[in-house]
Amino acid sequence: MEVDPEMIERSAGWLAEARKVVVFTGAGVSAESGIPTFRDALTGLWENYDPQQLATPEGFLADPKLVWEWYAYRRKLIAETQPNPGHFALAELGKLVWELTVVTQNVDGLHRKAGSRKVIELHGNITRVKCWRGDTVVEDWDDRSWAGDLPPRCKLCGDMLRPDVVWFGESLPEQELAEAFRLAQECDLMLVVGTSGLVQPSASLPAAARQAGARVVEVNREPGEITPSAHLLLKGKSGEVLPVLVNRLKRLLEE
Ligand code: BV8
Repeated sequence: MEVDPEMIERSAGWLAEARKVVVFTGAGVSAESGIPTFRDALTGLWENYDPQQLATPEGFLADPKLVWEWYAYRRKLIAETQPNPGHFALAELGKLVWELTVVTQNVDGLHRKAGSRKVIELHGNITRVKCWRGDTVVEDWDDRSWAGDLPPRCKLCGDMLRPDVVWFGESLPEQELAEAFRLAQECDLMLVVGTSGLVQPSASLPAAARQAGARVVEVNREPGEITPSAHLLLKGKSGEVLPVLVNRLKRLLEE
């Protein structure tokens, strides 16, 4: 897959001029790490379930054990994966530009694992677990801790534990969301990587950046909901496009 060299040249030139950069990512940046994107996480034994049913408070209350086991399955998948060249290129980019923040919809923690320092997780993190009632995050839990049934129980109040992710119908963490929109409106350039742009309110960040005068460059295998807000679309797999883009920037900065 060859990305148009002219598009790489223009994007690298814009990155070289930018002081404040936001990288906004979705499930596509982790696809080459072997993590199924949100919608295709329902393969095999999960194919008869609707993610909108499982990733909701109602779905959890209707069948806490089923939802807990779906997340345990995804947590296990993620524990066996590593960041891919796309994640590493973004960590490298963070060292090349004046100020860079990764704002991610992903719950897999791979940006931090790849070395990105400033990461905002808008939808939480699947490796963290919290109490259903008290909202307190618990560090350790044992899956069969309480009368041998799932989900495990909170040691403080005895209520069910749940994944520390944002479900459909739940509000995003206020501080993180406000910071993400502030950065989008202040940045010179937003790089949008691997998101379908279907999930709100996160998907409004690129349009907010564009309206505030930022340059917007999208990296995706195909055009989508975000593309109308982007000045450029680098069409391809992020694990292949991002290393080419960052290497070109490095050469520009050495000139
Ligand atoms: C909210 C964590 C206020 C969980 C996720 C009715 C009732 C209630 C709410 C709504 C409603 N109607 C609409 C809404 C809003 C709703 C929403 O947006 N629904 C959509 C589906 C219509 N949003 C919410 O509910 C949010 N909260 O609005 O609160 C509120 C409160 C109460 C009542 C009303 C409103 C909460 C949204 C957060 C949901 N949680 N994740 C978990 O992971 O289990 S979202 C989940 O889906 C993921 O985290 C991810 O963010 C999202 C999927 O989006 P993408 O990341 O873009 O991934 P996707 O698979 O879609 O696309 C992959 C892309 O990558 C594609 O473009 C593909 O081409 C590309 N790609 C693939 N491979 C590659 C690649 N690109 C490059 N390289 C590759 N190799």
